[in-house]
Amino acid sequence: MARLLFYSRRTALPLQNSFCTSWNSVAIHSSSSRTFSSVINQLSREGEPRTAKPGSSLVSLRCPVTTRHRRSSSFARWTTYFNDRNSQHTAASALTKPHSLQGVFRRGCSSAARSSQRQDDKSIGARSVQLGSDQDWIFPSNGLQQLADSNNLMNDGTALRQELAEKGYLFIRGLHDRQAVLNARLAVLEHIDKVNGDALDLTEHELREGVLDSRCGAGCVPFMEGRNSITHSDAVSNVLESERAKTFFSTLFGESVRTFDFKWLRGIHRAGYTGAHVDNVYMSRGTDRLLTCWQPLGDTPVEMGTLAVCEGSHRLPQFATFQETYGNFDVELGKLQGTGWFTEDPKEILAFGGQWKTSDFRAGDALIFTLRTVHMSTANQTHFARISCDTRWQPAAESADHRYVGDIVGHADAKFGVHAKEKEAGTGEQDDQLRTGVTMASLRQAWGI
Ligand SMILES: O=C(O)CCC(=O)C(=O)O
Repeated sequence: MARLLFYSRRTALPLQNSFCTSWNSVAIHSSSSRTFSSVINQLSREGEPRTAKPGSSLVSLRCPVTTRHRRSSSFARWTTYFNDRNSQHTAASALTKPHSLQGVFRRGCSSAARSSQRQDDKSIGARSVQLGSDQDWIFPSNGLQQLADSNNLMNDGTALRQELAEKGYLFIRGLHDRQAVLNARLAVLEHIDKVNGDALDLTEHELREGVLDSRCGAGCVPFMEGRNSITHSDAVSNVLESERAKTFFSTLFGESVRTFDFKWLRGIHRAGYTGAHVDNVYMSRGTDRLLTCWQPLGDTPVEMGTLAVCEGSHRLPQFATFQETYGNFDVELGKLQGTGWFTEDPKEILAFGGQWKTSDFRAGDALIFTLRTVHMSTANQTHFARISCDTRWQPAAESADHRYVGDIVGHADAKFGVHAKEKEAGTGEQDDQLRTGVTMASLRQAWGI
C-alpha cells in the first residue's frame, strides 16, 4: 500500500497538488493531534474518502484515483517523494509559502506514476529551496537548473572524460545498487542511534525513516568521517567500494583505480548545509586527477540537502584568479580558521560566471566532479537526517594524498568544513586553529576576490 507521511510544525495543512495520479492509502504522521484533525478535515472538504483512527498519530486515508487537488493561496510548501517497488521514484512538490509541511514521503507509487517518472522530474513545478545560506532560490529555474545525467555515456570512457572536462561533473543515475544503498542507510541510522540515542525520533517513527528528534541541531548527529567501524561496515562498503563503482571509475579513468580509505560519511541535521568550495583546498597533496563522488544514502530531494555544482567553474576564464588564489590554497598548511568554504552565498560564485545545478537524488545516484569544480549544498529543510558520503577516486598508479590513505593516523579529527561551522556556531570547542588561524575574509581581501 502506498504510504504518505506529512510532517508539520503547524496545524493548517491543506493539500495543494498531488502528483501521483493514483494512490490508495495515505498515512499522516505528526506529534500534534490538531495537525491530524486539520489534515483530515481538509481532505474531507476536498472530497477524499477517509478512514481515521481517532487518537492515533498515524492516520490512514483512502484516496481514489485522483488527478490534482485544488490550489489555494493558504497552502504551504510540501514535497512528495515517490518510491515504487522497482526502486524508482519521482520527487515532486508544490509552490509554497514556507513553513507548514516539512516533507511528504510516499512509498509504493502506481505504475502510471512510475512510467512517467522521468517526465515528472521536469513537470512537477518549481519549489523554493535554500542554497547554502541563501533562501532565495527556486528549483528548477534558470538560476538553479536540473542536472543532466550522463548515463548514456556509461560504457564509453573517452566520452565520459570529454563530458567531465567540459562540464566539470558527471551525474550518474543508479551508479550504485539501490537496495545496497538502502541497506547502508539503515546501518548508518542504527549506528547514529547507538552513538547518540537522542538524535533520532523513535517515539513515533521507525528507525529506517531517519526522522531527527526535534531538538537535534548542530553537533547532534555523531561525527562519522574517516576510516571507522561504520564507514567500513559491510553494508556501507558494499556501496562505497563495490565492484560496480570500481568498474565505473576504471572506465572513466581508462586505467586501474584506487579509492581513499578515508570516507566522508555524514548525517546532516535540520538546517545544515555546506558552503561553496573546491576540494583542492582540502586534498591537493597527491595527484590532481582526483575525483570526488558524492552519493546520498537514501532518496534525497533538494529540500533535504543535495549537492549543487557550478557548471564550468573548473575551467571558465572568469574563474582563473579564483582558481589561482583560493583554488591553490591548502587550508591546513595555510592554517585557516574556519570551514575552508570560499563563501556560503552562491551568488558570490555566480558573480564569476558558471551555472548552478542540482537534482532530486534517488538512492543509488551519484555526482562526480573534479578537484576544481565549485560545489555546495542546499540546506536540509526537512525533519529527516540527510545521510551522504563523499568518496575519492584516482588512478592507482598516481600518488595519493597521504592524509587519506592507510591508517589515517592524526587525521581522524575534522578541522574544516561543516564541523568547523558547528564550532563557529558555538558548540563549545575552541582549538588553537580557531583562535589563531587566518580567516577566509582576510585571505579574500589579500587575493582581491
Ligand atoms: O555533503 C555535503 O554537504 C558536502 C560534501 C562536500 O562538499 C565535500 O565533502 O567536499
